[in-house]
Amino acid sequence: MPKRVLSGIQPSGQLTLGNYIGAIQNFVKLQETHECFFMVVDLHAVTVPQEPAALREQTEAVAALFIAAGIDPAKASVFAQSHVPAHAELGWLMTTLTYMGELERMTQFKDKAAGKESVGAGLFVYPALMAADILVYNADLVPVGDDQKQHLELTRDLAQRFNTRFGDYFTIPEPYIPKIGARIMSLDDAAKKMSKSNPNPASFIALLDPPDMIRKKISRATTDSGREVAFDPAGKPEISNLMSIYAHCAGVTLEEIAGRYEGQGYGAFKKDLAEHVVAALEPLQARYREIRSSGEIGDILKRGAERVSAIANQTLADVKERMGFLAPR
Ligand code: ATP
Ligand code: LTN
Repeated sequence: MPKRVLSGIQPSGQLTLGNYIGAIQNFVKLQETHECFFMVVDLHAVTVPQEPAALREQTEAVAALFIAAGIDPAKASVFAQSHVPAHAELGWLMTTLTYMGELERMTQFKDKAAGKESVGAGLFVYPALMAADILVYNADLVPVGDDQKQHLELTRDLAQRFNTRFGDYFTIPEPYIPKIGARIMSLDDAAKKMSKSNPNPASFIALLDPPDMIRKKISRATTDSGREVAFDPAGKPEISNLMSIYAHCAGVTLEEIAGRYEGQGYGAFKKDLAEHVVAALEPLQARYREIRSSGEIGDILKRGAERVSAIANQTLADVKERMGFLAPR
């Protein structure tokens, strides 16, 4: 039996190069060897306010970008989280197994709540829903970027806790995190991760940014003082971040990049980097436009949800029985 893979991306804005390098590139690889489930996590997106029309549009856009990036809906199930109601119901059950202290320690919550006068309770219990997303399919492997490691740890603890209290049932999932590029940083501040919900669009490269915008954003990206193109995340975080992006987009190693630009300074490096990013994204952008205009996304999501629902519903029924819910007649 091939191992089962599950991951999700929020339709909370335009997908960035961080999402692509940290997550989607691995989705595309894993579909060749694993049973894969990739979803658009719309129920997670509404943990911060979303405009209804924008949420609908972004949900389709994220699904179309999955396909444009190379996910084949014949190999992997692509669906919207809200189309499979078992996620929300298991999410509630997981919330009841989660301690307040565990949620209070989550750095994503602390970051997103920082400086806000009020935050929704959904943002706080978000990791319990994410645990349900993974456990409802008994997934073995979860490809994510570095920022999701802590949520994965909590998922593993919840699975273990359920198994101890109600008998062995859940698979304990493993994170699958890229070695380079697990945390692509903001172009304007290498202390923050590149994020699609950053209000400053110069901080990220969106997968659908036109070539000239990509060139402009890269030429203006902050760089460290000095002029040596060398990979040193602690000492030269900005140039190291750009090198990680280069490595992924051009398919070369960090050593090759350092060698290529020895003695040349940042200018030549940034210019080539922009062209590699443009070249990596151009075919994806062309496929994206084709898929959106074909109107296929609705059907792909429908088929995906149909395929996975039987598994999710079975898990939910098993979990409810183990927890002592009276079965309906
Ligand atoms: P938001 O800003 O709305 O929180 P996000 O850009 O952080 O969104 P998510 O939908 O939360 O994106 O993440 C989708 C996937 O992309 C996750 O696996 C996450 O770890 C990965 N990811 C997000 N940002 C980066 C990044 N800067 N570098 C590497 N991986 C990333
Ligand atoms: N929390 C994740 C999105 C997410 C997810 C998941 C990732 C929701 N459910 C299940 C992997 C598996 C994030 O990207 N911020």
